[in-house]
Amino acid sequence: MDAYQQVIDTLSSCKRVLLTTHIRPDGDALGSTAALAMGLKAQGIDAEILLLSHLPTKYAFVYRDYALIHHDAESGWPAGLSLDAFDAFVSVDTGTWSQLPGLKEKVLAYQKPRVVIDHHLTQEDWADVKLVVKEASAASEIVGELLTLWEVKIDEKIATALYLGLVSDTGWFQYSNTRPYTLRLAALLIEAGVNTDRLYQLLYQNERKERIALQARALQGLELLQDGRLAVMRIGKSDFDETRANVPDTENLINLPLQIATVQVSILLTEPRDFGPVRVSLRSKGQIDVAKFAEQFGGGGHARASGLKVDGDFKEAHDKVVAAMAKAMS
Ligand SMILES: [Mn+2]
Repeated sequence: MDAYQQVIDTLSSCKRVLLTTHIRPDGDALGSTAALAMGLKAQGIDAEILLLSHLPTKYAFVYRDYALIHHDAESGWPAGLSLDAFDAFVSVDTGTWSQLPGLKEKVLAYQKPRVVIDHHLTQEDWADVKLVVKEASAASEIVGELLTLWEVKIDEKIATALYLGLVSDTGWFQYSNTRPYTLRLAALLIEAGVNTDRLYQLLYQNERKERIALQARALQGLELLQDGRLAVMRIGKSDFDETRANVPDTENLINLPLQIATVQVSILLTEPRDFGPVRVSLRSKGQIDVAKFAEQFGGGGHARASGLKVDGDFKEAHDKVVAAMAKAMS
């Protein structure tokens, strides 16, 4: 049976559904879960969202404007929240346990339907129903299609949440993952009432000065290797302290070195502020598959955008990843 219809059939028989998405949710993670929650409500199904990180301020409007219920598990499992109180568990925009810290044991023990709606290449085989569309630019694209097939009216609120997801994952329709369907859906969403000007200002003209200061520091330390094909940036603890920036302020920084003509791959290494692994983000213009590269370190993602984590000392982790990429590119 068609995977879309399988999801519709599974969710149709539910009274109450718990949605979740990956840790450090981006605009697509939040937009797609928000749109699905509203779509479920339109079908008379209660939906709540479990977030594994605090709701990012920049995107908070997409939950708050529409009074969506979310539970915050960043500092521990929310008191009183039980999976068993829900008739289905849906993970949107990820199907990978490493992106769902703290959930594996609970979800594997859960006796009711587990659904994954995702567009990432890297998948693990645990869901009962999987709707994975790798050509989709964003999970929001898949949710948009799902709600349309389910005959949910795409009102201005749902359209705004979906549009947020599309523009977040396509860099406002600039990246190569933008396909004709993405733009057709975007056109329908604008017709449904999305205020694109407001959204553009919220996303791109709404930065904290601390974030720009962090970007300036990271760019000052930019190193070009492999005849200028490999760009490496690092953000250390002291960079956060001295600019008063936070981890979410690193978002999109990874893309800046791609402006340089010779650069094929951009790597950003972020030292943990307190404890935890070194975070490594990777971007590629297409010559190198950075999802495959990340897999050798237990990470994953897309061919042109991926991430991984390395335990231990910042310098050692840095040298290990940079040496491996230099080798892959030589
Ligand atoms: Mn996504």
